[in-house]
Amino acid sequence: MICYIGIGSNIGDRQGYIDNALRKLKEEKAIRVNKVSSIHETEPVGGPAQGKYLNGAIEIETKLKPKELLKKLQAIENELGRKRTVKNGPRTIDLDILLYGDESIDEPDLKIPHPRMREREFVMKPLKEIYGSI
Ligand code: PH2
Ligand code: MG
Ligand code: MG
Repeated sequence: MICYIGIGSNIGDRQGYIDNALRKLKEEKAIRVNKVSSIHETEPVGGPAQGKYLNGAIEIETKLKPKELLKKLQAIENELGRKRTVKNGPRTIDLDILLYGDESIDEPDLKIPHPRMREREFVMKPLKEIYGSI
């Protein structure tokens, strides 16, 4: 399945966290990283006052089921020091499933397509850069 992942960081060595997350994704046998967008600095949207983000998007190919992919992404977030305290608050790394093929999923812990992606420029700009291109 072809999937698109949103990536973001706004604490500490932001590019370093993004590089480490990409390396961990590439190390996963069940995941192939096809494309990585350019990474842009963006103003924080929503949540408490917080620092600027670096954001990008990634195209992967995987045989993992959506929930399995979610678990893998959360494990990588945890390994990179992600703490879940304030909703929409600052984070070392955020890996969000944006699209999973053309599937729609609406469960308490997983909604695909990502419900707020269309109104978020920091998601749509990098996604458009890599979506569907060869
Ligand atoms: N993520 C959020 C909340 N606000 N703002 C920007 N610019 N980039 C993000 O990745 C982001 C955000 C919650 O996931
Ligand atoms: Mg997230
Ligand atoms: Mg997010």
